[in-house]
Amino acid sequence: MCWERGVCKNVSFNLSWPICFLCQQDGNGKASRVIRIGTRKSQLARIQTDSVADRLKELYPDIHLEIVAMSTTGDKILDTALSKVRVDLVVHSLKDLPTTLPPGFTIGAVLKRENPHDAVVLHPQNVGKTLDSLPENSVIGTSSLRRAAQLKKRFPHLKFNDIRGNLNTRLKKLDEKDDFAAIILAAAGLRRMGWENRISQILGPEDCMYAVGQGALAVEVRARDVDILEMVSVLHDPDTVLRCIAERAFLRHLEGGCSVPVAVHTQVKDSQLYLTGAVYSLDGSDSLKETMQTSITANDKSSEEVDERVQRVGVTASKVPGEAQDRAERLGVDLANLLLSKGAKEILTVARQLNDAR
Ligand code: DPM
Repeated sequence: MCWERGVCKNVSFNLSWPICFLCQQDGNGKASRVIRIGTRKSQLARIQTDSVADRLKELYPDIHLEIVAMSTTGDKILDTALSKVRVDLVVHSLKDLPTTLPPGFTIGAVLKRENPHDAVVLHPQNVGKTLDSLPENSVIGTSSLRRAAQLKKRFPHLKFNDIRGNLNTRLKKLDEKDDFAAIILAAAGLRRMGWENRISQILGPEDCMYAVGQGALAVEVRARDVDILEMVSVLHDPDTVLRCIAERAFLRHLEGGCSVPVAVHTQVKDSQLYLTGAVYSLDGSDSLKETMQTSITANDKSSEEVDERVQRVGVTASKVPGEAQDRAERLGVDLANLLLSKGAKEILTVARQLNDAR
């Protein structure tokens, strides 16, 4: 029973009296509405979805959540999940979401980022080694152009080959065959899978900068679904939102897309947002890297609550000061312009052509 004096105790707001839109209870405690969360079928997707469902359950104990597994793959999940399967929200790894979402959809929450760095997972017979100490011509598995470009330059004694499939498949390919001496995966995904013990080395920014949005979960909703948007908005982590808006603005302005050798590093410190961004040729021999910063203190009190309909690089964050979000976005665009003025477009065009021709 969630009603008291006409206000639902489960939520801090009251949008659709006399029935609470979230727990759908009227004054007599009759409940009906179910919130449907779509998930892909991979173990990582399910774990990520469950963690968001658990957070929502804690925040809104009386809501009824239903998790719907979908066999949609790749980009198709973006619009089909929400429109055809009729779920209310979908949990994604932010780094898999394009910087422009299909019309009608938005990212209603970006959760606190975990370790955004990449990690080395060694073949069991190489335990104790590092990328540095692996023998000449050892084969490292990754299909990320970003990882391969940076690591080829940094560790010229190593070879890089594609490895595909979900995390379970990749770990199996590593352990049960002798094709790879090691593979590179995001530390965040490994931790979520409970495989932290397989991490032999975390790659710092001097070895390998991370992908835009890496390590953060995103909740995709219908942009016009204000009730759901309001509900998930409490999951936003303000620092993560600002970092990811800057990173996504950088990538979008470079016209990067998800499969180009572009890497970032961001930090929030003393109300400053720092963004380092880089582009690489496929073998890493050619690269451009710059850092810029901006203040993210909001001076204007009136900007504290921002218009719910405003989307920045696909993100709606009405509880994060609008001015700080604008500055973060501008930082990304400015850094992209700086790199473009130094020849980033040419590096990325060549990388894209060579990769398409492979
Ligand atoms: C994207 C890339 C990869 C994923 C490209 C990149 C890695 C592909 C590969 C855009 N999405 O990182 O340069 O290694 O062949 C992906 C993972 C996660 C989300 C797995 C991983 C989990 C971590 C997270 C695949 N997407 O990168 O190891 O939430 O950031």
